[in-house]
Amino acid sequence: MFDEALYKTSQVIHRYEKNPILSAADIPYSATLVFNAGVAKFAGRYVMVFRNDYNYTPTGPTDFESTSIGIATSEDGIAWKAEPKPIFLMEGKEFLRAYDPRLTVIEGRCYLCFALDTRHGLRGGIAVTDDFVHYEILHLTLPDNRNMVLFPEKVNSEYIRLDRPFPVYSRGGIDRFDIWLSKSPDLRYWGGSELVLTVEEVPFANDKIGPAAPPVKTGSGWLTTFHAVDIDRTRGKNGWDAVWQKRYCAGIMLLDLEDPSKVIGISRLPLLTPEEKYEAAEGFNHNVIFPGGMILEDTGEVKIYYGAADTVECMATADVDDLIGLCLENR
Ligand code: BMA
Repeated sequence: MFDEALYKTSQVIHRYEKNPILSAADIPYSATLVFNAGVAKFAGRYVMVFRNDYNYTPTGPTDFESTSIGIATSEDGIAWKAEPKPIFLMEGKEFLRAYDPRLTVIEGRCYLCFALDTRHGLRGGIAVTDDFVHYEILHLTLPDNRNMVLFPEKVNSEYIRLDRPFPVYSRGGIDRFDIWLSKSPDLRYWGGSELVLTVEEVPFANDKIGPAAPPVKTGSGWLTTFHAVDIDRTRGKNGWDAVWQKRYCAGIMLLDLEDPSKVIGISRLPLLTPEEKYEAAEGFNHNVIFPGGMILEDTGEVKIYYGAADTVECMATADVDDLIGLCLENR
């Protein structure tokens, strides 16, 4: 197994002292687990779209266990107020649930990536909205793909996204999943896919990796978090299920500004690992950190929003230059 000493949150990270910033108690409709949110600055305020699993308790489903996507807004990115109702993205017999939403503002419009469980596979979706009331679905991937995130601007005249397909059959029947990149002329048709980062290249993952929050542009490159999973078969009950053997940490890397399929720097150590009670010892799945939002403020402060223990939404901050430094220090 891995050296446990590796699993420490980087010193450049400051967790918000009043974490969590959003949890089920803040939601004015049925809510149990409020987590894995996407965040953007849009139309003069901060907007958060979050995943809400409800009708579920530590002893199992209370009714029809389900998932909705909720919205919250904020003036400062710290204090959040949930809207009265969740949004409905997809309806139809084939669709089971949409979850893990991510937000990217491109050319003044707000794009929402989401994971979609269907009766015939896991698909990634892209929708666009201008008001968080009306949504147009632009694209659904082939199965199996999820954790998609859009870049906030075109690169060489093309829209760019990071993908995380699930090639189970060709990777030995186990989770050995990597980060890919695809391109599009119009956000509807995607292709030109290239491999960006493999699970073997991440010293703190032995299971799978995937994109986390959408990348932000810096003078040194596209700065982006990713999630990294290690699994230890000796782990037992860590949360509500009888067995939970995974740990989710966050990593950080820099992609080339002109060719974002190229990793130009990556921290060999995790950026954020589960340590606080609300990340490591409480809730549905202990030991899960899953970033979904990253805002670069004009001051150089980076706000990182992350789901903790698949149960609550939290925030941490860091200085952008420190994050870039982590990515470049081992070159
Ligand atoms: C992944 C997704 C995420 C979740 C994570 C940890 O496969 O389902 O939504 O946060 O597992 O349970």
